Amino acid sequence: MKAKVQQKLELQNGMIASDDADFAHFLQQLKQSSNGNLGMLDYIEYQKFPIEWKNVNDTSWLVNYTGDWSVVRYLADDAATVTESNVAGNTASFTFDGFAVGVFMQKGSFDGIVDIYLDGTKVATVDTYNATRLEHQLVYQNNSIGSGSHTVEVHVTGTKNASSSGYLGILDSFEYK
Ligand SMILES: [Ca+2]
Repeated sequence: MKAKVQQKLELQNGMIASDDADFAHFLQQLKQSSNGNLGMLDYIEYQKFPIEWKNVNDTSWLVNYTGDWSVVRYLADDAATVTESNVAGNTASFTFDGFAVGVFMQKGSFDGIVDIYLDGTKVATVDTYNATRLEHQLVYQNNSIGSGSHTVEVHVTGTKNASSSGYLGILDSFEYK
């Protein structure tokens, strides 16, 4: 979630005053970077992004799936669900406003290799095979993608580790801030 905030600049004896601590801090930085010359500005509109990680579960309506996926319950995963597919080309995508994102998946003995895309570009290939099941594994995280609207996608590839018995991509949740 983001909030657009419009604040009137108040200059009191050369000092910047605001009830909003984040906005006051932002203005102080702006003032320093402009050598204190803020006289030409009247209003500033800026966006506040969440500082804490926000979690979006695999079953959220914010997650869009292509192809057939199945919801499966595992108590140890986020919200006790995962959504899985083993069909090459199937995707799970999530669009958010923020500057950082993470992808949580389950690993296990039937799990395959997935690709992670960010804003349409492949940014990671993840082998989700593990001899024993591991819930809620952070398989991708990027903390410096620049503020704005972004889309992260998980692509089932139909490929796998030689040791794996299957091709599943098992999505647990996304996080963003
Ligand atoms: Ca989940």
